[in-house]
Amino acid sequence: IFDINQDGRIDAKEFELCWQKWIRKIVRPVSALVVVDVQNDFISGSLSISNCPAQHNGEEVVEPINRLLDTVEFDCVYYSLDWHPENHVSFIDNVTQRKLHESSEIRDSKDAKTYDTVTFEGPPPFRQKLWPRHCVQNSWGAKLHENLKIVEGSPFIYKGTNPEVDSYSAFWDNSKLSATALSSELMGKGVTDCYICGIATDYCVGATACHSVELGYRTILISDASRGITLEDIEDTKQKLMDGHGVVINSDEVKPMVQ
Ligand code: VGL
Ligand code: ZN
Repeated sequence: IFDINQDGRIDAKEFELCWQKWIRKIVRPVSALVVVDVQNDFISGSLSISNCPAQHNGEEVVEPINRLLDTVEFDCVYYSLDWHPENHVSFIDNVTQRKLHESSEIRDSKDAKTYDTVTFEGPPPFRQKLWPRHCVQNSWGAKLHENLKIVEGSPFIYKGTNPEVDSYSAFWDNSKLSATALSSELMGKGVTDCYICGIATDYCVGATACHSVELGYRTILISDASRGITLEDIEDTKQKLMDGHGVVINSDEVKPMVQ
């Protein structure tokens, strides 16, 4: 890996540089907090999770997240936003504008109802859950909750912007066609530990956490700073994350190492 000098020795300067990088990784974890989709529509708007089976109150994530931001020194903070165009594939209102694939359980798009899953024509064909219109770009519903603390200078990660593909994870869309800026941001900061919270545990928070594990980050889902849609799916999401060696903790257990 190293340049060998003419006298057969490792280039000292290069060694020094590598060593500085390594030692940062070894003794000094670099932490990121990713706040997922704490947006009006999921809290009190068109896709309010209080109307979903788990009947969670999305507003309850705001206080623990703000407390974390006030008390824990994360090296960096990111806010993801579900950010859909009007003609987005996930909206029930738009289902008749696209072709269903012959493998779709629901064959006539006029029969499709909110929260149904259909298979759209590809290529390749893909399954899509149909949601009420939500988080339309620049609308009130797409705004972060007004009481959520925004750490100055923290990047916003916009997802679900392509009308033809949904994006639960803040890293990749559901078909993994394209990545957001998040992974290059984390890589640029040398992040080792990814703390994830927000809405919804069983959808966007879970998908983000799974991709974080896949990318090799030590991944921590902050349970009490997250709320979800279906109790069973929330439990399955946490179990799947733990099976992948992620961890699930409460916010009072979050103690990123400080230098
Ligand atoms: C989400 C459903 C549709 C989420 C986004 O943020 O969990 N859920 N779009
Ligand atoms: Zn969405």
